Amino acid sequence: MSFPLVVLGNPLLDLQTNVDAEYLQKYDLKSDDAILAEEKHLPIYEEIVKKDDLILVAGGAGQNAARGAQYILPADSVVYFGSVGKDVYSEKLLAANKQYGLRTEYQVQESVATGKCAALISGHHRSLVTDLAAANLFQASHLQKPENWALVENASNFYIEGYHLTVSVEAIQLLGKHAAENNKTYSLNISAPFIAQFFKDQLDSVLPYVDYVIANESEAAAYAESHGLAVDSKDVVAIAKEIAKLPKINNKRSRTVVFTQGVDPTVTVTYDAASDSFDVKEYKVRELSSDKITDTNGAGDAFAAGFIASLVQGKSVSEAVDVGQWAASLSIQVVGPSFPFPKQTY
Ligand code: 26A
Repeated sequence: MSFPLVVLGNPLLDLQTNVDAEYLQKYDLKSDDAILAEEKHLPIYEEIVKKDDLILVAGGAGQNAARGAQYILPADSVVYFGSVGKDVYSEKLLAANKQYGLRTEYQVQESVATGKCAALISGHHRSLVTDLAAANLFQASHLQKPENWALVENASNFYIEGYHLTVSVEAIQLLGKHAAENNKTYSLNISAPFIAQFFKDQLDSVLPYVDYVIANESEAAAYAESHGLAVDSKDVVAIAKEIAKLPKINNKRSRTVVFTQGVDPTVTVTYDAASDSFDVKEYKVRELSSDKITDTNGAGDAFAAGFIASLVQGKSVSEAVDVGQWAASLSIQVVGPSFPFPKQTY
């Protein structure tokens, strides 16, 4: 069977709950951020499981985007790779993926638990604290198993969660090389500011493979700062130009950088090496009244889902942005990084 889109990421179960500013402060957390849990954050997981409003919902940035892309595309379009434990958590993730028709090829760890993410909601913000556990043990060799590599070879598009740069740069490079050598589309989401800050070298090592860089405004700013760019860290167009122009391995495709900015316009910058020129565009976000927003957990993944599903369909960048914005507006109206059923169509 041939699935056009392959997605790689960290499969996580989201433990989602509402918190107040005081709770975030107690653990030194920002209201809109995503981090890896440190020792001092571990009590959070014990505390939130006792809360009445706690919900368990399938998460993991790339997995959310993979489910979302499969939601949009025809049956049997998307395959997802990641590493989980052999437990009820991974059973829950598999069940969610099955509901969307997402083909899942987990590497299963015998004695390490499935990863989890405390999704701490305050108003329209979300603070994500992740314990990767089994997700951290993904190996490139899983992709190289003949049955999995056949899925890779049959695919024409790849989407990589930037968070996975903390896990297996080797796996990301393996897919990047394959995509570049075969002129397939290769997209990467920077995922979080800490990736641009603390996993700078890992990020820089894979960017030459990337055709579509997707990120939000805070990741753009973190990139500008960690790379010492001589630009205002709020000037997303200037930052996008720098990234778009970076060296590229597959010269048959130009690089496009897509920056979302919450309710502010989405910006795309494409660099054409032949003419040494940039194509800069801005797209207004679909307006959604505040009372329609359930939570923003997964909004960025939903945007990516719509964007990459559109690439699979051969749509233009501007159409892909619109589908991304549509998908994000759907996802923020339901609980967690999910989509509404019965299915809505674009
Ligand atoms: C390595 N880290 C920190 C992570 C994540 C993550 N997915 C993969 N790796 N931290 C948070 N997430 C996921 O992001 C989604 C929202 O965009 C959460 O599981 C949540 O579903």
